[in-house]
Amino acid sequence: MERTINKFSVKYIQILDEKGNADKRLEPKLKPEQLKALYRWMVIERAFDATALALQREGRIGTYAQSTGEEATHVGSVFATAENDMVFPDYREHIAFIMKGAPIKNLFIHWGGSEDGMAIPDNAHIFPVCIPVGTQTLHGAGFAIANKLKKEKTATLTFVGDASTSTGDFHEGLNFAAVFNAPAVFIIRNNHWAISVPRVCTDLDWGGCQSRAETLAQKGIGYGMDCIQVDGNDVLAVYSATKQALEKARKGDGPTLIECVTYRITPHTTADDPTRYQDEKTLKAWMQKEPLKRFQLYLKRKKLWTEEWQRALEAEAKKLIDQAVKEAEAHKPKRDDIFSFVYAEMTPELERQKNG
Ligand SMILES: Cc1ncc(C[n+]2csc(CCOP(=O)(O)OP(=O)(O)O)c2C)c(N)n1
Ligand SMILES: [Mg+2]
Repeated sequence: MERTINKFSVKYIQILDEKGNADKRLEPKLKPEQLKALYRWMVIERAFDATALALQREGRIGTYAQSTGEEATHVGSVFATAENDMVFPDYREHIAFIMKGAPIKNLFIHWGGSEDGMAIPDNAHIFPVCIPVGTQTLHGAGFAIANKLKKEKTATLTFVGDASTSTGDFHEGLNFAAVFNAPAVFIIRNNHWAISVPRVCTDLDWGGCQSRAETLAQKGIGYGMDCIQVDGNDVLAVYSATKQALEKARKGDGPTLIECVTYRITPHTTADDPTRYQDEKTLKAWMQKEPLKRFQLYLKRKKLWTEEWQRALEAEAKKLIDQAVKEAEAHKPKRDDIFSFVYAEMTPELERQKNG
């Protein structure tokens, strides 16, 4: 006997096309101020990125991971969180810190090499930058399970890159989140690259790519978790999918995996040279799909965008960021900081090193 036990499918959502036209049936009901706030955060993220890159080039901060081109994924999802929802970032979602209320200076202190930049005030609901890829999946799942046990009506939002989806931690985290029906939402920032490893396989005989799976979203199906793929350069699609997933999570209806399809139009970090492995034509094609332009066109059509407002936003972003740079450069890190923020309580080994 042979029969099909089940068939699975993965839904894809795009609300705004590249010309900024919206699919009216899917358009979220956001007020004009909320739409403008989404755009403002994206402008701030882009300005932050430009300043951080310039500081790195001047030797004023260390290696830096740019986020230009991925703003819709970061801003759309974090904008959907409630104040007390906890965000678990990796290392490219700089704006998530700012949106959740962390002082901007902390980011410059961190990327300048001081651990205490990640000593974030408790009222900013975000965990520190997570460099070991995929491990934050466990933190996000575990925190969500704890929220559930404590009967708190808050959810977690965890970001992972496409490479994280190949780590054991990612799969363990997803399984735990599903088994415990945890109020957790996981965002895969599929920017098509893991340093020089492409997301999609071209050489089908021998590795050299991240995954043979057609989508990364479908990995959730293996754990009995709802999953969806969205256009990660469409801030409205990212917002809508995340909002629905977070509401579902808070209602006790379990976790969701959202794959946001975007593209890394910058080098992996300032230490990388993508011209050695990236195809220029593909890069240029993706640049046309970048998220700010299409949202600007959408807002313009709604009479919510003017050149004057753009200039005011850029001036505001510059002021905020320049002030943060000043504060970060006036900050004097203490020697013990490199030991103090590794764990909540210092281990005997760290204590020995600190006193050594
Ligand atoms: C556990 C672990 N293995 C290897 C690395 C080295 N590493 C740093 S970034 C990176 C690629 C990550 O790619 P992706 O998750 O797609 O995120 P992206 O950098 O594209 O945003 C790797 C392998 C690491 N940081 N952590
Ligand atoms: Mg990637």
